[in-house]
Amino acid sequence: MRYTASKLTLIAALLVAGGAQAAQVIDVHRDANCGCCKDWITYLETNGFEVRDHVEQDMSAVKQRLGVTPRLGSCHTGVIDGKFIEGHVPVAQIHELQQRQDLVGVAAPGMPAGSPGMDYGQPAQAYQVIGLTHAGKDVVLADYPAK
Ligand SMILES: [Cu+2]
Repeated sequence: MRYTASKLTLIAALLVAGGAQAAQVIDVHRDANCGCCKDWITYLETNGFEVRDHVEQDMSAVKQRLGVTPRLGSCHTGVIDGKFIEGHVPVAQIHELQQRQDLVGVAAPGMPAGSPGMDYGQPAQAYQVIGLTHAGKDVVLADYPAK
């Protein structure tokens, strides 16, 4: 068998990515009747995350406990490495959250149409993914649709 160098690099990259993702667990807290929350969970699993699903009675108490400020609020709240993931956050910003020590969490406020798990065929809304710093400041991590 002969492999080109670029093919081997690609295979190595896939192995590394797969290995890294296999170990990633996200705890998702959600309301029992939230359909889009389940769709976001499916999106996470499709992208290689392991999800622990927690059905909650009182999501506002959960958000308060996890440090989600009300202005960043959405439906479900995920937790990875002790940091929150509020709402329909794309995988790219979850990875960014994991790499940034200055952030306590990341959010896609509201429930923007066209975000992951919010694909119901409506026109996509513009939305931002916001990081929350330890100092309580919002920082914009991404603008969707990507410009
Ligand atoms: Cu939702």
